[in-house]
Amino acid sequence: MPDSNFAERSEEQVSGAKVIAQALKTQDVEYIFGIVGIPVTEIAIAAQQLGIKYIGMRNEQAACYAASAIGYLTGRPLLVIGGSPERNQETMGAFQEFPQVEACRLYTKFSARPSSIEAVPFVIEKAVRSSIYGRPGACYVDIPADFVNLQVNVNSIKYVERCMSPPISMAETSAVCTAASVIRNAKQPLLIIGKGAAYAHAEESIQKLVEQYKLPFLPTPMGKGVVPDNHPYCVGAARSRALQFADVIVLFGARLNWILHFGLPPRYQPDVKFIQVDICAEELGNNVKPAVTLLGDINAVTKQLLEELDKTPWQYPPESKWWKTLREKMKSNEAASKELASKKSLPMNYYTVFYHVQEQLPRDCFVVSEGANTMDIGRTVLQNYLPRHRLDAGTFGTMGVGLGFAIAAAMVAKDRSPGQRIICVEGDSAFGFSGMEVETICRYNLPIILLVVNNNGIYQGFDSDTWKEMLKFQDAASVVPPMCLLPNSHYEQVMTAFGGKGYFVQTPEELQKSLRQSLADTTKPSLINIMIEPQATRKTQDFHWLTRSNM
Ligand SMILES: Cc1ncc(C[n+]2csc(CCOP(=O)(O)OP(=O)(O)O)c2C)c(N)n1
Ligand SMILES: [Mg+2]
Repeated sequence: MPDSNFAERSEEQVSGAKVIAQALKTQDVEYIFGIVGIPVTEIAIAAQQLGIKYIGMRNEQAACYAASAIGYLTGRPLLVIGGSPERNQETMGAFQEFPQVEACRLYTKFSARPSSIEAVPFVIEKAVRSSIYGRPGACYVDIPADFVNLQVNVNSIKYVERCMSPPISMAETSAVCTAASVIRNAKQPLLIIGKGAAYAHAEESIQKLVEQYKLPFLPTPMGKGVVPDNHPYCVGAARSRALQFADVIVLFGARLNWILHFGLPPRYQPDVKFIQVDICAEELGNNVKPAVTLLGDINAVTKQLLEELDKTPWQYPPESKWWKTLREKMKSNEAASKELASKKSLPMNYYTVFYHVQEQLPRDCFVVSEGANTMDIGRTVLQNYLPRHRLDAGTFGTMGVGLGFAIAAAMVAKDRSPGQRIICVEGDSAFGFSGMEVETICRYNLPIILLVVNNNGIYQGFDSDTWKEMLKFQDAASVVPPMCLLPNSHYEQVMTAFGGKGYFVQTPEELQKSLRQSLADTTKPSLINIMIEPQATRKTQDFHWLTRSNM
């Protein structure tokens, strides 16, 4: 009997699609975002049969944005899987033939095509491991079309075990000592909390550092929430002042790129001492020579710093001139925003809109955002209280990410903390990039509330009267300013088209009411189209960021 059993097992065949799905499952892949076509459909079905959730998107770009957000939120990979022609048609001009592996090499940490179906589990394990070890990043695996329907003997396939979580690396002890002494001797210290700190789950240790030593901190856009925005030591409202006059800055997983003005004067003191805490060696020393570099896992390194600082009783004096300067600046900036927010004139301005949204924002919600003014002003008003609960267009400023990010956050929320809501704040232009994903949101009935802040354009637009006047003269393509979009577009109808709730609002009262209703209705997604003054702008900046223009 045992012999015949063995014979039966050894003859059992399995499809390539199932092997691919099982290899993904073994690596703990929980979600696949994609669009199917022949022959990829079989992989998606096989994945679903193994309990992997498959979310069909309307555009691959949005699918990639969603998958990247899953990587950030769960710490597991962003793996891009693409199809390529059958191996025996390669070089013949096969359907969708293209050098994908080579093309992806520039943009990924690892890009490969398995040489056989037997090699698939090995390549997938390596891709997953590469994507999460060191600084995380996307990896690409190319699957020739003929692999999918290939039948192979089950015994010929060996699945590689789930790759281990990344090993935790610590900084050099001597560097930790130096860093602690630089911090202790700082006259005007500042901590900058970046996305790397959020990714490293360093919230507890960083909050302890902030509170124990009474240090002012500033979050980067996606570092918001690692320590709550309403924490008394958050100096977000005095960002420019804090950057300009700090003499010691500790960077926790924050890069000195354009978002932080490259760490250079006039935004910083020429002799400011940077202490860089980062997982990525290649990041250390970019643009500025740091006083100390702490290479390692941000959470582990922060704990090392805490331990070192703990050796000598010390705290940064809360009555220092630095704290006083920062508090005064925060007060005056907050007053200026409040004044703009309290303006009763219609159409509303950005600050009024965000002020009313902030009032109703659930404490544990995810805030997703994209746009120019919409995202930049929204970031200053909308508060984050929890780590990894803000997703925005980030360093690349890529428009179109919002709906994919919101869909990913909604999947994670549904599975891990039901009841949690996703507030997705979109500029009207930004919304257009992936607008058809509203159908995806409705298809899976995701707990998302979309807010479209509508100024009829990119940065600014025209009202409908000016629009009509303009079109009297010439052909639209010759006269319509490049930033203008159609005035008063009813974006809420995109949502109602698929069965969700849509609101068109023009006043603070309408905004309050529609948001209250949207939050109360847990059965359907909604979209609130908020009309604002087409020429509304942000308040004047001490330093231009990307807001500089000759127009
Ligand atoms: C993929 C991509 N294309 C184009 C741009 C250029 N861009 C920057 S912001 C923006 C849209 C800003 O308008 P909107 O979303 O309406 O926000 P607003 O500033 O009007 O509030 C565009 C198109 C970009 N950042 N990314
Ligand atoms: Mg706009």
